[in-house]
Amino acid sequence: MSISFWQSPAPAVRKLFKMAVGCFSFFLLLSSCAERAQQKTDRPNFLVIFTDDQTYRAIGYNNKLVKTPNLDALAGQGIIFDKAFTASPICVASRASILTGLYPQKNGTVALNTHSFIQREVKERQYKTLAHFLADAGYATYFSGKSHLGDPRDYGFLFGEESTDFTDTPSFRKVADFIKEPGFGEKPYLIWLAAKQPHLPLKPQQQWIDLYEGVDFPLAPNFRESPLRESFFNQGLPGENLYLNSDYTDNYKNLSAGPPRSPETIKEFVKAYYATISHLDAQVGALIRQLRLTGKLENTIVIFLSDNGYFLGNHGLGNKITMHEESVRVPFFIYGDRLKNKGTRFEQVVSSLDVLPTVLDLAGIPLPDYLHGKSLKNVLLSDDSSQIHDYVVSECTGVGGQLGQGHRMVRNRNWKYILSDTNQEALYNLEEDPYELNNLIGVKEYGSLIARLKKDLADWKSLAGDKKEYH
Ligand SMILES: [Ca+2]
Repeated sequence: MSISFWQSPAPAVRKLFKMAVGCFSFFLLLSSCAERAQQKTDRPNFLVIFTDDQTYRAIGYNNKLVKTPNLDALAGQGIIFDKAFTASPICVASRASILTGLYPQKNGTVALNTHSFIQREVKERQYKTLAHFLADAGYATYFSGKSHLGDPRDYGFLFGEESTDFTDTPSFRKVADFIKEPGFGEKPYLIWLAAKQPHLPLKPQQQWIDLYEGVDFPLAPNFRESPLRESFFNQGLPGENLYLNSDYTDNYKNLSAGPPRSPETIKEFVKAYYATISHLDAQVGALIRQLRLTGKLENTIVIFLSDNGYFLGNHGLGNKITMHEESVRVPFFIYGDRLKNKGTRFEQVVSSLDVLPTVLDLAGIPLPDYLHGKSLKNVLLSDDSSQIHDYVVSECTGVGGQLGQGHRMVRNRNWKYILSDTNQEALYNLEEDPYELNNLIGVKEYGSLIARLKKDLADWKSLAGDKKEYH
């Protein structure tokens, strides 16, 4: 018959053993707590600066005429994603897609349908938002600025509120106050600062206009006074252009509505637009300096991007919505003390849908398998500069009131294929034709390329649930 140790007749030995086990368990507990604390303090903070209607050429590092020294300095110490495309070039659909990590027709919020977002993501909790994921993981999630999706506290932000001032002054002030609060930084944080600038109406203060006095802005090679009538220049229903116009600069100059817009009119508009961006740049600079003084910037990943681009008379258009570069391509960079490859440009295409998986990945949160974007973590934290996507897609559908109605494009490093709801098509070679002046769709030698891009778009249709019938 075997006798277990606990049946040992020597109580002193048993007591000693119990003490040893107790000490060991306590040591394990301490180690585990220390490890968890270490993991927690290691989790990065996030500051997302999300601008409104800022086209990719309207930032200093892409265009020396634009005065953005603070953003240029941050981007220069970070990684610039040079070919970044919004999932949808319109405010509400873009915001909903970034926050859910899904293309608009998949998450159901297209065009300007705020009601759909509130129904699906607030009431029905169809998909968790980026803010939900981080809040559930113990982050302090803070929102300030333009929501356009209802009350941000209803979709995962624990603190903050919407501000609708077009100068963004209250939005930045509220973030500054949040940073000053006792206990700030005890938990990791996500600050989502959704600026309204440079969205119309433009209200540049004189000091920012003064920066551009005497500058003769060159007209873009694709400037026109009025748009062409092809379907993929439509910004609403087939055959209907909206092209929001420059009379929205109500606080600056009473510029005449358009189109047609004269070169003089568009130059004045460009001045007001850039001046507004310079104001935003100064606000960002002040915020970064404040964070640096708290000592929290070192462990903060700063993500800067715009929800969509904007036409500055390019192709005769204002507004956005179409699939042209000015509309779908956005400034996007990521800054952080821990990043590798600082000061470089990543030349492969990326999507605004990559923001959510990148943030989750950096925060150590498992990625759900339904996401449409991909994590950029390897690009940020290693020397890996390999391709993330074979192609990205953008869609602007539902503007005319029906799902599927509108435009979609597939974009790879050099090529773009556009399909409109009236089955008009365009093919552009962006390397040789960055202003998209030469539609190659009918050129025979590109037949196999077009077939491949159409196949990519058809694959995306299956993935994202595009309601359009392809022919
Ligand atoms: Ca916008």
